[in-house]
Order: sequence, then C-alpha cells, then structure tokens
Amino acid sequence: MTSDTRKGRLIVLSNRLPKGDVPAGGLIFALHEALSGAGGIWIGSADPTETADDTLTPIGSGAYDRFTFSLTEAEHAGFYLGYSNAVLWPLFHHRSDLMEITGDDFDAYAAVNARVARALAAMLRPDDTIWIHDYHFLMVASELRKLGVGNRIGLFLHIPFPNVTDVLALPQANLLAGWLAAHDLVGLQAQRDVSAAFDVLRQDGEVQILNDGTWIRAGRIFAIRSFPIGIDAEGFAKTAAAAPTPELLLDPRAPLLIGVDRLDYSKGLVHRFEAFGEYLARRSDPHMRPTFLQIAPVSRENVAAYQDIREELERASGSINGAHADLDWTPIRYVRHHVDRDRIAGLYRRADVALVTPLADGMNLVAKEFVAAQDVTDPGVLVLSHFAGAAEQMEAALQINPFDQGSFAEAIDRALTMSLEERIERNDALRKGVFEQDIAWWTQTFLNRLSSASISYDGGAEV
Ligand code: GDG
Repeated sequence: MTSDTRKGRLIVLSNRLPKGDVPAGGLIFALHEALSGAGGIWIGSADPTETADDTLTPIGSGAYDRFTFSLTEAEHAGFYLGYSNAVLWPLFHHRSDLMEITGDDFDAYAAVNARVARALAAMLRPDDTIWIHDYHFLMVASELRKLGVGNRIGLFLHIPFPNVTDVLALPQANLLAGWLAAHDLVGLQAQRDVSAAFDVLRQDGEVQILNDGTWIRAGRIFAIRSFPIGIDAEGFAKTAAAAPTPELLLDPRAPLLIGVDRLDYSKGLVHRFEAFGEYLARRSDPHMRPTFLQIAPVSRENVAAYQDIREELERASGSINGAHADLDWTPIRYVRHHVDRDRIAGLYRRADVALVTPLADGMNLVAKEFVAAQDVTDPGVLVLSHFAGAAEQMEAALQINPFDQGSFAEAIDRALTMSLEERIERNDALRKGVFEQDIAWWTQTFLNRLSSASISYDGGAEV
C-alpha cells in the first residue's frame, strides 16, 4: 500500500492501537495496512497504572512492532478525559461553552506529551518518519524538536480546526502556532479546516506565509493541507452485499431510516430526533409509517457533557414516540450498544435513507460507508449535514442545515419519496468519490506528501 519514497521506518503514534486482533475497516485497519506494507512501529497508550515512566512496553511484533507508553490514573484523567476530551474536543467542535478548563489537566497533557516525545526520541533512527494522529498529541512534535530531533514529522488531525475566535477560549492559544509549526506537514480533513488554520496562524506574530503557500516560523518551514480521509470502500461494499437480512421485525417494505454515531454532542442527535419528529407531524403522505433506527453506542461516559446528551436523547425519543407510536409502529428505535460491523453494513443496505447530520465533524465515515453499502440498482438516499467535512466531497448528497428544523424535516420527506432515477443519479456520483478517494488513497497521499523532499503548494488540498 505504501509505495511512497520514504527510506526509513514509519513510526505511528495514536492514542488507540490494536492490542489484539486488528478490527476490520476504519482508521486502525488503515494504519495497520500502512505499517504492514512498509514495516515500522506503532505506539499508543497503555491502560493507566499507579506509576509511569519513560520506557515503552513492547506488546507485539510481526510485520511491525507495537509499543505502549505508560500513564498514571491521574494523568489519564487529566490528559485524556480532561484536556483532550473536555477542552480540545469541544473547542475544536465549536463548543467552547462545554469546555472544562483546569490548569492541572493541561499540566497532565503537557507531561504525557513530553514523556511520549522522550520515549520516541530514545528509539529514533535518523531516517525514520513520524506520523502523529489527532488532538491528544498536539505538543509531541514541539517536544521532539526541543530534544534536537530533526526527523520528518507529520500530524493528521481527524477533527475540525477551530476558527480564530474559538481559539481565544483556549488558555494556551498563544502556543498553538508553535505546536503546529514543529511538524513538517499538518494534515486536516477539509479545505475549510485549512482556511481556519491559516486564519489562526496569521494571528501569530512569528509566522509568515511563503510564496508557495507553505509557512515559516522560527526558521522552520511547514505545510498545512487537506487530506480527506476515506474508507475501505471495496471491502465495505462486499461486506454489505454478503450481510444477512437484518432481523428488524418490520414489514420488508416499511421505509427505514438509519443513523450510526458514537453518542457525542457533536453528532447532532437531538436535532436529528426533533427534525424526524417534525417530519412525522407534517409528512406529505400520512400513510407512510417510517422507522428511524439510531445506533449510538455510548462513549467517554466519564466526561460530564456526554452524560447530559444521553439524557437529552432519551427524553427526545420518548416524547416523539409518545406522540406518534401505534400498536404496530415505533417511529424511533434507539440502540445504545455497539452493533457488529457486518450487521451495520446490512442495515445500511436495507435502509432507504441515512441521516448523517452532525453539528460539527472532521469528516464522518458513516456517510461514506452508507454509500459504499448501497445496491446500485436501488440505492438509498444520503441526507448529509453541511457541517460534516464529508460535505465538501459529497455534493450529490441531499445536504441540510441541521439547525433549521423545518427544512431538515422537508429533506427527510423528500428523501423518502425520491424517484428511483434521482436516487441512482445521486448515488452513482457519490460512489465514484468514495471508491476513488478511499483509505488507501488517503494513507498514500499523506505519506507521499510527507516524504517529498520539498513540500510545495498547489492550492492547499489534495483533491
Ligand atoms: C473521528 C472524527 C472522522 C459507530 N457505531 C458503531 C460503529 N461505528 C463506526 C461507524 C464508523 C465509525 O464508528 C464512526 O466514524 P466517524 O467518522 O463518525 O467517527 P468519529 O469516531 O467521530 O472519529 C470523524 C474520523 O475520526 C476519521 O478520521 O471521520 O469526523 O470525529 O466507522 O461505522 N461500528 C460498529 N458498531 C457500532 O455500534 N461496528
């Protein structure tokens, strides 16, 4: 997969790494493929313990080696639950109102980033390439540079980039440009994220943009570009085609809408439930009795904002079902546990409509999985929020503003009554992008760009 021009080992750093079998599909699978092709090292976080030190613990080897870095319970609370998920995550999803800022959490974040950098530096060879993933490790590259590391370092941020005014809510706002500038390449999901990052950099007195669109800060040149992440489209399409018919206890012709999301306030689930409720209240065909199946496994339960969203959602589904349900019809089915991947694939294929309507989202892979899973001769309709990074690539989706409940409800009606001809036309256009810009394309494009001797500018995006 990685036919890039890199010479040394690839070293991947991500918070999660496979500790046993590698799950099919998804980011973990893509990184596994990249490392399997080229050999290298994958570093991720260990389960928290009482004490922590700078050594990396080997947890498996094969085509590549896996290691974990250690962290204490207190660091896990401050670094992971605190600064990563109760400061950076809400801030980068335009929800600074949900930030829980404490100095101790930042200290834990800085300490864990510095420890990871020391552990990494101790094992580096001169021609190794480092690929850092996500907001948990924004400071690792700058810590590595302080230790004298000159290796190529790339960062891919899976979440949206905050705008200039959002960033002011971060007590460490003045450090952000320096953290970014320590990389050679910063990859973002969408071009809108690149624009936001450019605006933030322009506020930093030490950063200058060069003629070729790269940036310079304290003598270091770095680039910021978009690399929209894809999925294993071929693999997912095969899984969906082979999946057994889902056991839904539904009339086989009853219209089915589906949503699949981690339970997170950024995914817009309450807005989605309410828009579906409004659709039910004024649907064009009162005889149509669709079922909306929302799968939303709980995540980050120890962060307060996640408990609130869970309660809000339960209230919303209860009141909508209370208003519309009948003896033989439950309009909203809300499943809070994890469902197997092949069952999800089969459900996408069976569904008439997917509601992928986040309020903010780096990309959103569900939009792409739904398209890959469709029967091309009788495809379902993708209703997609403007605020998913995927909206930039997936123009043929029925795009909506999740904050405008009335037009969202109309779009649901339109999706459920769309002609076969229009469904096929839209799906064909979407499918092309999903299959061409898949996960292999993404990995290769990022790594090629990172390893290219001169990082040059030709418009700010790889698309
Ligand atoms: C971040 C960014 C970006 C969900 N529930 C179940 C299940 N899922 C799978 C879906 C999909 C994945 O989880 C979720 O994908 P998202 O793209 O919505 O991801 P986030 O977790 O928010 O991740 C996001 C992504 O990184 C990649 O860069 O797209 O914007 O926020 O694959 O299918 N899968 C199974 N059972 C479930 O119950 N099997």
